[in-house]
Formats: sequence, structure tokens, C-alpha cells
Amino acid sequence: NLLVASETTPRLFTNLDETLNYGSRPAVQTRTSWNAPIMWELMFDANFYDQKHHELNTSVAVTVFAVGRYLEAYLNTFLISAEKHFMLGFPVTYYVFTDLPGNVTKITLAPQRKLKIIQVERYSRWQDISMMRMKLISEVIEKELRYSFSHVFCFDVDQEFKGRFGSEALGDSVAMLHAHFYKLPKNRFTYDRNPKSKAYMSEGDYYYHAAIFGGKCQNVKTLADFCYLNIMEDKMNNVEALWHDESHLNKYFWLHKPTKLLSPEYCWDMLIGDTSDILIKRVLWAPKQYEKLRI
Ligand code: 2GW
Ligand code: MN
Repeated sequence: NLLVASETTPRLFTNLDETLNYGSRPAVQTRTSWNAPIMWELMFDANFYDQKHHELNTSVAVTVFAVGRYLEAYLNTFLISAEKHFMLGFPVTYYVFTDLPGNVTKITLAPQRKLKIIQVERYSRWQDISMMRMKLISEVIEKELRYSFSHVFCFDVDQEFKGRFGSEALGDSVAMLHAHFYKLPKNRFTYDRNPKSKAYMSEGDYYYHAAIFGGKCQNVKTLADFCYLNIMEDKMNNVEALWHDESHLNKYFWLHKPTKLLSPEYCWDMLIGDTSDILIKRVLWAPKQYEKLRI
């Protein structure tokens, strides 16, 4: 009887990534040394992932911070483009963290898609705005996300979706290869090199970009807690990691290997000249407006 049951039950628990074609992109690395896939265009069947994730009832929360001037500068472009390209057909809720809830403009969302606003304070130092995201991400997962969503993705707001960012990007623990570093030798990686910081690393696997990370709710909470605790310990010791939360995120993924990596097709900077590996631009960095915004 058990045998019969297992034959008729839909096979929900196969590892979806077993179907990847690692040989389809010979010019780039498609797997890590610990066998995590690095997702490049042509490696996967998008419809297969979508179908399986519908069977699994996958639902995705997005966290995005738009504090101070970043709200008017970037949020609408981020959200409107996400509605065109991010996890289409799946239940998605955007959690917008801002100090100015009244300034969030209503945009039209597709069915099954929602937007929630969470008011946060505006720290005076931009480094703190960036770093304190980890604390708030952990809190919202604990209080709310873990009951309603299988996965969560955390995004910088200063970017725009340009192509499919779909269910193939989902995994237990997902890290983003930084577009500026994926071809560079390891000695060029900008890890924190100060032994006084908790983010200190003398070696690593890759240089990851904190602009996009995600995974199952519990895993992202563990990551956010790790980064937040180490950020606070650094503060007590009067040190700050070189690239703030990104340095701590790199340390986390060195100690706890991600189960999936996204290729720089998922977060590309148009200022990079060599696009020979980039078959599709799924997300682009928005042009930086430092003079205007970082004051
Ligand atoms: C950040 C820097 C300078 C002035 C303002 C801000 C700022 C950031 C802000 O005023 N309001 C705000 O909401 N933020 C949020 O923090 C927003 O979501 C933004 O995308 C995120 C990170 O800041 P950002 O995008 O200006 O920094 P990047 O693109 O240089 O980010 C990388 O390095 C950061 C740490 O320095 C983070 O790790 C980030 O995740 C990385 O992509
Ligand atoms: Mn950014």
C-alpha cells in the first residue's frame, strides 16, 4: 500500500536543479566546487521550474528598502519593472520599508500580488541605513513572512528588471555573483581584511553582491541574524567592515555555502564593457546618483 501511495503521489520533492544542463554554457563556470549550480541563461527550462513551483505552491516575499531620497529616485522603477519580470504568475508580496509611507505611489499589481509598507526610521549615516536592513529583514521574517511565504528575496532598490527573473532563481540559500568580480582573481576581491572586524576574511570562494540574496525564509533569517549580530559587535569595537553589510554577507556565505548562485545576468552593470558572457540582462543597476543622493 505504501508503494502504491508513493507511485500515485506527485513527486514534489525531487531536486529541481537535477535537470540543469551544465554543459550548455562552456565558456563560464556553471557549478561551484561544492556542486551548487550557477544559473546562466540556456542552462534551464523555465517552464519546468514554473510548473514544479506551482505544484509546490511556492510563494515569494520581496524586501526592498526605500529610505529618504531613494524612494522617489528608485522605488517606482523597481516595482513597475518587477511586475513585468519577477516571478510572474506566482503569489508575490513586496515589503517596502520606508520612512515616508505617504510618498509611496500606488502602482497596479497583477492578481495574487500585494504590496505592504513598513515604516522605519531614517538613520543619519547611509552606512547604517544599509546595514540596519539586516535587523529589519530578520524581524519581518520572524513576525510575518515565515507563516505565508516559502521563499524571500531581498533587493537593493536601485535596480531595474529587464528580463525574466523567475522561479529558476529560487533555492534554499541563494547568492548573487558580483558583476564586477566574477572574472577577477580572488586576490582582487574586496573582502574585509581588517582582523578587528567580524567580517574579516583571508580567503573565500567568490565575491557576492549584497544587492540580491534570497532563499527559504528560515535560511534568510539565519543569514540576516548572522550579519546583524556581527555588525553590532563591530560597532561595540568601533570598527566598520569595508563594504558594510556586504562584507558580512560575504563572510556568511563563506562559512555557510549557498545552495545556488545567480550569474551576473541577474544583476548586471551597464558600465561594464565586456558583455560576452551576458546572454540576457535580467536586472540592471540603476545609474548611481551619488552627488545628489549621498549627502
Ligand atoms: C545609501 C548610500 C548612500 C546614500 C543613501 C543610501 C541609501 C540606501 C538611502 O538613502 N536610502 C535607502 O533606502 N538605501 C537602501 O540601501 C536602498 O535599498 C539601497 O539600494 C540600499 C543600499 O544602498 P546603495 O544601493 O546606495 O548601495 P550600493 O549600490 O553601493 O550597494 C552595495 O553596497 C552596500 C553597502 O555599502 C550594500 O551592501 C548593498 O546591498 C550593495 O549592493
Ligand atoms: Mn545598490
